[in-house]
Amino acid sequence: MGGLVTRRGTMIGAVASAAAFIFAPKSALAKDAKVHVVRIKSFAFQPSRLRVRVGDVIRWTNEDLAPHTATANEFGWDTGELARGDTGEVIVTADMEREYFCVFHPHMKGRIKIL
Ligand SMILES: [Cu+2]
Repeated sequence: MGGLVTRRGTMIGAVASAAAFIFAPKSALAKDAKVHVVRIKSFAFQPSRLRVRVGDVIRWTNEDLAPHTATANEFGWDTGELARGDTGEVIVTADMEREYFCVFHPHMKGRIKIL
């Protein structure tokens, strides 16, 4: 932990869900994969803690007027800037960083637990 990131997590970015699945690697799309929805609201990730499995999708939606991101602490993955109403998705990989924040509001923090 804390070292340089040598591999990027699978990052989809702020694109429509349909497009996300077109570009997602097939191996990561298990049939029983779940989509975990995180609302970004009132300058907080809701929920701020997730329990996920490899192959699941985490989907952040910004409900604030202010732009936000969900960005891994060591920048291994990133939704990119999400304006109000935008959605960003990341596919869970075994080696992805577990802790993330918003680059515009670093007090906004989230944590991912991979089961
Ligand atoms: Cu923010």
